[in-house]
Amino acid sequence: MTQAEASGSFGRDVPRVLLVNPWICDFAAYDFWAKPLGLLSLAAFLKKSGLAVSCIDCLDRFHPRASKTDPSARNGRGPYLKTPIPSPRGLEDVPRTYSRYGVLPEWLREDLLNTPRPDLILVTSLMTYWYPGVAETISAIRQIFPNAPVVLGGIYATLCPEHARRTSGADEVFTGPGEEDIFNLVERHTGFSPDRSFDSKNPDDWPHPALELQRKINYAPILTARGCPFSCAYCASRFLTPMHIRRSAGSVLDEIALRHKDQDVLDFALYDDAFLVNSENHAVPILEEIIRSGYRLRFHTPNALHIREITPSTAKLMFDAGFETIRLGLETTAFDDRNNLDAKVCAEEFIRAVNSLKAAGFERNRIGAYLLVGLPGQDMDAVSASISMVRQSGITPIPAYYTPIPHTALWEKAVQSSRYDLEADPVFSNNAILPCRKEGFSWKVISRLKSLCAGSCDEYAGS
Ligand code: B12
Repeated sequence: MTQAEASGSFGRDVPRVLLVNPWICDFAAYDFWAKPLGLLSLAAFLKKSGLAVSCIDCLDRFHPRASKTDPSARNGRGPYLKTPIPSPRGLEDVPRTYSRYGVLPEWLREDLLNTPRPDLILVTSLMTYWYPGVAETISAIRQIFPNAPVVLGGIYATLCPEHARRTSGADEVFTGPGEEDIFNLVERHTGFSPDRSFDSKNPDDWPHPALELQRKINYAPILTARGCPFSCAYCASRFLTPMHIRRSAGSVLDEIALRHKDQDVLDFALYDDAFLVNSENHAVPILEEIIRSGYRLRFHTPNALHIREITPSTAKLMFDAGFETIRLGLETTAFDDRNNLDAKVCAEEFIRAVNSLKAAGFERNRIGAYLLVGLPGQDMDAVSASISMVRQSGITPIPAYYTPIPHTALWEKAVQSSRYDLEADPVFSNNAILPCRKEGFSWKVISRLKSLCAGSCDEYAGS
């Protein structure tokens, strides 16, 4: 069975488009609010334009052939099925098990065989170092549909297009946001000109992401804006989405209402890079609308909030709107020495934010601060100092292991400081191996961090 869903007009003469979220290959992966939002956004465009759309999610945790019990699931999150596979070349010495996360290859094969023959296949991608899973997925698709054109897009494709062209097996590698070009792409590959009855430049006019293509909607990802006005040295947001485009509060609430009333969603994961920036004109009206709606929902901010923007009033609004998990993009408490990283926050702003959140009613275990670990040249003592300072402030430190990313300001330094040839192969950028540590990966370092955080480090998220 596939997660297929017909569009309104499933006529024989409209092209069929198959969208695929590929496997992850990594040393660790967990569904910490991870949905293929980019793919589902494009699926909504295609559905609205009358194309026949189906979707296969290789990371589907609710596949009918998977075990029904999911004891560790929390608020809809949970572990992926995993299959150990050999480590990639060059990483054989890492003392961790490398796995393919997601459905078994034979289940994917059956799902593909049960899918009506597509005229075009769109595959997405996320982390650069997950590309082996992308290539394997495309190869599995090719075995069943050797003649359908396969287009690869998404974050890996955008950050490493040349590598993707060489190794992914796709017919075309597409870079950047897809909304403006998706119809040209369909026309180019199928000869069919889709109905363009909405404005692809205006996010308020966009259809809501086609989450209904997922087998089970355990939580909903939501984006109230695209992009970020900052250019932090470790982050690729500005490169991936050069524009900072915001949706209106009305459009955001319309999506929340749809998810809650029609799809029974209670948990929302905010994917924004800059939700609180310019909050008077953006977050505040959205939060007020949520409060006015009277819905009792839970919002989570795994992608972190900008600390500087948290005031007593925004904290209170978030609390009243049902924000459940607060994650702060702190990165380090070496406030006087962070100019080469970002200009996001100073010590006073951090203390003010923490006090505001606590005064609003958030308890310690609901407020976590991400701290970057494994930056080029970073001393572990600096990380320990940051952890103690966060603990002293009365909130929870959460290590975020650094991933070097091409097209960011820190990339060159990362390349110089890494024990791997980062430019030769994106697989070496995996944050699970601490690629910028000269001394190599060590469980001792990870255990020490865990003990300093005292049980609070169960997360693998936060960019
Ligand atoms: C939301 C998010 C998360 C979520 C999960 C997302 C998920 N689905 O798994 C959370 C918060 C859990 C998360 C965690 C992490 N993240 Co993150 N995350 C993001 C973020 C902010 C947005 C991604 C997103 O959904 N965008 C919205 C959708 C609509 O956009 P999109 O996917 O790009 O799709 C568009 C286009 O790419 C294109 N497109 C996509 N697919 C296709 C296919 C075709 C055929 C076509 C034509 C077009 C196309 O069209 C779409 C619509 O415009 C990005 C930064 C960014 N601004 O992109 C970082 C980012 C992807 N994360 C990053 C990192 C580092 C991490 C962490 C490792 C952080 C850490 N140190 O712990 C963890 C790892 C998580 C894990 N599972 O292992 C890095 C990537 C690093 C890398 N090497 O690739 C990014 C780029 C941020 C950064 N630092 O620069 N993340």
